[in-house]
Amino acid sequence: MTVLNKPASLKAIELENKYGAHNYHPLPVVLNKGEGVFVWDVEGERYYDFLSAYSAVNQGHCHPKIIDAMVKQAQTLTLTSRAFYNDVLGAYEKYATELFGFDKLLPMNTGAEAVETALKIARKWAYEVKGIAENKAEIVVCKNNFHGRTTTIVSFSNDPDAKKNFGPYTTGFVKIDYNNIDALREKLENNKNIAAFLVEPIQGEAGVYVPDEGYLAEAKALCEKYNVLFIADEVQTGIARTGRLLATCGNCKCVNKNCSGTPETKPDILILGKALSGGAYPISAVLANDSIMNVIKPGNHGSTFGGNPIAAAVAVAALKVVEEEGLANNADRLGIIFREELESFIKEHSLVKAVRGKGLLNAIIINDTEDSTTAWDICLKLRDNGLLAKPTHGNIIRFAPPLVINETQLRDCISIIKKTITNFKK
Ligand code: IF1
Repeated sequence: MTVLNKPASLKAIELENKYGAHNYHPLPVVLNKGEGVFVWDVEGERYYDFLSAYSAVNQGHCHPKIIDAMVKQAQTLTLTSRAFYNDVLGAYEKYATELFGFDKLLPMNTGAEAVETALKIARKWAYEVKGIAENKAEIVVCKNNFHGRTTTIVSFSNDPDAKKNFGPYTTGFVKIDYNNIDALREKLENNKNIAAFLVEPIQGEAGVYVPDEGYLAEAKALCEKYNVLFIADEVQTGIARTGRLLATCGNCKCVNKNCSGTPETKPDILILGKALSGGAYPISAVLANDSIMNVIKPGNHGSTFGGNPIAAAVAVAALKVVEEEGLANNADRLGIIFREELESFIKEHSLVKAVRGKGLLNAIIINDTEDSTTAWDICLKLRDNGLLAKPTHGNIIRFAPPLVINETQLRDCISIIKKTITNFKK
């Protein structure tokens, strides 16, 4: 059923088209309620949410413990700015640094702000600790990266839609192929001005590209060898999405506080966002040990809302839900079922070329050209069958349900996906 037969939805869409900037092309569905793995449209139709707001709603829509924490704090003290102390920020910073195993946390609001913060810390560390000549620091990034949409971040993007006509661009970035350890080694061996290597443990927007086993560990080892900071952007892969508390937890399955583990992929700088709040509030963070974080002195960096009391209270509640409900193990177990089921299904259905992912961050690659509308058309049919998903680039459909999904619900969604693909007519 197209949205055109739904007058209430149509009205909402018309309002957005008339009064809102056209910086998105949403799937035609208008939502007005979310609970757990489900969302409802304005006509009362229920859908499985298989995007989770790009992995922000890992704990499920409107998780009661997160909402309670938000409401309680909102009725008490919402914002002090960092001009004064407040009684919740320090407790959050202690909890999060112990959980993730770092000395310090710098609180921000959006993922892009946290990425920018990490870049600034890396550059300042390069000049004041590593001893690179001022304004000569370079940061290695990967082609097909997605780290946000500020002008500096798009300066090192190769996505024309995200970059074109936003110049002049920020310099000081060197692009290499993702998942190519020789390319990284070549840069670090031959350039003494490299401050850091910024990488997504899985390239989400590029199409859920999971690197070879060992790539991240080898990258970290090279960074150590050449005194270069290893920066992991876990805005999308973090907070249990890939079956571990962090994608850079490697094979450790612990979600315990005071993590004693130092996985061979542990970053020097960790960037978090999205599900740090369970989708209830914009919260991001940069974590690092003192030898790196202490380059930041009063007046060097900040933000009006960074570390606000609501964010601090919500983040603690959201992280506790991850631990208490075992979301990492659930994502790990159900992700295996999801990929196994679809891998056997696509052997009989040529419309889908491949399935890939880790935990509950997965994608199917549609057997059509990148510029075809097939993936989009399949998502419209998925919507009609009660499941919401959206293509990333071109012919790739990302599947990322809230991590609170149970096996029965997951198998229901697998059936919907199989039925939709089977019955799809171009
Ligand atoms: C959009 C993509 C996903 C991110 C990583 C930083 C950020 C993101 C690895 C910035 C944000 C969002 C942004 C949103 C769509 C979505 C997205 F398609 F853009 F690339 F998830 F894959 N690092 N990703 O994934 O965080 O500033 O948005 O809080 O901009 O369209 P943010």
